[in-house]
Parts: sequence; structure tokens; C-alpha cells
Amino acid sequence: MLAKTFLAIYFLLLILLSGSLKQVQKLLSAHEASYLQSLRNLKKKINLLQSNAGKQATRATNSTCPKLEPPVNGRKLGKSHSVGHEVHFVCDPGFELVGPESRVCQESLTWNGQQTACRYINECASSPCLNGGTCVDEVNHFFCVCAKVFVTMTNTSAATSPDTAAASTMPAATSGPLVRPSRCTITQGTTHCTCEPGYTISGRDSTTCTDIDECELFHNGQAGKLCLHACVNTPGGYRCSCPAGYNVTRDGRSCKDIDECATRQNNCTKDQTCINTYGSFQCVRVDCPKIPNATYVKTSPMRCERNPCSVDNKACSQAPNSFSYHYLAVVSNLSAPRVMFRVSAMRPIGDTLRFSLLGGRQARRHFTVQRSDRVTGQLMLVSPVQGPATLEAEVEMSELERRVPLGRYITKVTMFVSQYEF
Ligand SMILES: [Ca+2]
Ligand SMILES: [Ca+2]
Repeated sequence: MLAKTFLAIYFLLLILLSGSLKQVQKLLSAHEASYLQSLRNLKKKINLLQSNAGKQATRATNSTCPKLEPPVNGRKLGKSHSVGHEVHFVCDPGFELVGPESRVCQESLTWNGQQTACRYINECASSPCLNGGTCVDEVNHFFCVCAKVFVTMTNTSAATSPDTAAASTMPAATSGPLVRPSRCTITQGTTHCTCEPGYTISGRDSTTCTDIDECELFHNGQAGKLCLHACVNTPGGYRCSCPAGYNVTRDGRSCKDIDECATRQNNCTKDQTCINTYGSFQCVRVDCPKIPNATYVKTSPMRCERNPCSVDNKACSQAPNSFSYHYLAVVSNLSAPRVMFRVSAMRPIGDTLRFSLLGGRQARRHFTVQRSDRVTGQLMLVSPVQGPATLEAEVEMSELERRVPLGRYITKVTMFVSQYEF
């Protein structure tokens, strides 16, 4: 009986125990799940930490921005390209900064701001030269080339002009040294040197001023040709010169022909006529033509008329009624075609007027004759002529009645072509 009781208790205990065990087992399972979850979280955290640590390590070894080159015509200050560091830029004298003065290396390993450049400062941009002066820009300074009438006068002893032809109408030629000392002032520790007009700073220490050779400077005509003919450099200025036979014009740039005929600067004799030409003059004398069967008489310095013919002298009546002489002065390379001369009949007789060009091959190469209206013919220059040259052409005007010639009038034109195109 007792044994049975014990057995019963034992089973009871077993039952009880088995229930507890199940509970314990449940408890343990829950713990295990929780533990595994924690473990997974831990692993995740460790992985995350490891990955972050790796990244940090990478950054630590390569945490600089790309190398920045200094701007052209400028410098970069600051060598560190690390994150958070700053570099600065300055430009060489005569250049100005375009863009930021400094740039910072950012966390993203890029530089903030835009790329910096140094731009050339054109001091002439503000048109600082007055009175028609031409501004010449140089690095960090400029100078003005004066218009002729504003040439700087220097008070040193006058030098003899190398080109006397030009001296008469020119302002007194400037003279003096080609190099002179500059005027320097020191302001807040900075030396600033200046030169008189017509000179530019030279030398390393800016203590000397050298004459600007305006002739050389404008040789290629960047600002228009300084002189029509020739330029003569002078200390502190320049002047224009002209070839013999010309004077420099009032503006100092151009050349004007001297009228030797009007100013009695010619050596023509009494029976000659003075013809003024560009750059010179000509003494001409009209001699009436010698033609068989006809005689001529001078009715004016530039005209010959046929003496009356005897009734039976047919050859005489067929000779030209008159010869007129005309002299033209033209410049070289005159543009063509152009009308050089007109011949008109005052009171034409007959039913027809005819104009034609006489003269040799030379005349036909350069001239042609056209009718401009019913009673007028014109001598045309058909191609430019390079001087110096003298060309001759003859224009014949014929009067006809039913194709029978009634009269012939010859106009001889002589053209003096100058050497220069002014
Ligand atoms: Ca000069
Ligand atoms: Ca002349």
C-alpha cells in the first residue's frame, strides 16, 4: 500500500516535474531566441562599426582636395590641400583677379567657389588721354601719345632739323635727350615714378624715362597712320616730314604741294608758261605745229589757229582749224575710270559732230574718248597711272555736213603724273 502511495506520489511528482520542465524549456527557448536576436543585433552593430571604421581609415589616408594650379599671371598662396584648409590667390602686377580670392577644401574633397583667373588690366580702357592723344597700354601703366599740335615742347637747345623740307610749317622740333630721369614719389612705402609726356618708364628700378619712338610704335598703323609720308622721331615727340616740293599741312600729318608758279619759286622764262604739278612744276612753251600746206598763228599762249587757206589749196582746208593745249597735274595712281577733260563745240556747224582720240599706243592704253552730250566729248582715263609720268593725248573734234568734213579742231592734253599719291 505504502509502495503504491509512493509510486503515486512519484508519478504525481513526475507529472508536476514534467509540467515544470516544459515551462522551464519554454523559458529557456525564449531566452535563447532573445539571446540570438541580441547576438544578431550585436553582429550588425559590429559590422556597421567595422564598415565605418574602414571608411574612416580610407578617408584618413586620402583626405585632400585635388591639386590647384596657380592662375596664369598670378600666384597661389597656401600649400595644404587638406579638408578645411584654404588657399589664396594673387595676380601679377598689371593683372586683376577674376573669381574668388580664396578657396576652401571641402568635406566632399572638392574646392568651393569658381576657378580663379588673372585678367590683364587695360589702363587705356577708360580713355585716359585727352586732346586726341592716343593711349598706349603697357603692363601696369600706360602713356599717351599726343596729337601733333599738343607735342610736348622741351626747352633745350634747338637741334637742326634733318629734313629741312618739312621744317617751315611744323611746330618747332622738339629736342633733348632720348633718356631722362623719372620723377619718383614715395607714398606709404610705395615708390611711384612718372615721366614727362612722350617718355615711358624704363629700367628695372623705374628711375629712367626713355623717349617713345612714336614712329616705330605706329609703324604698322594700329591707330591710323601717324604721317602721310614720313615720320621723324624726336625726344618727347615726333614730327611728320614730306618730300621735296611739299609742305607739311597745318595738322602736321599730311603733305601739301607747294605752288611754285604762284609763289615765284620757279625758273620759267618769259616765253614759257609755269605749270604747277604735284611735288614740282613744269615750264612749257607752246609752239604752233608745222604742217605742210597750212600755217598757224598763236592766238593765245595755249592756242594756235590756222591762217586762212587760199581757195584752191584743198590740203590746207583739210588741215586742223586749230590746236589747243592743255596741261593737267594729277597725283599718282588716280582712280579710274574718270573724266579728265571735256571738249565742247561752241557754235557747231554742219549736221554731225564727231569726237575721236588721236595719238599713239600709249594714249590708247590710258585714255578713251566718249561723247557726253550732243556737242561735248570727254577724255576718259581708263586705268590708273603710276607716277612719275607724263602722258599725252589728243582729242579731235570734227564737224561734218552729209559726211563731208567741214572743220577739225585738235585739243592736246598733257598730263603730269606725280610720284606720290598726295
Ligand atoms: Ca619720340
Ligand atoms: Ca608744285
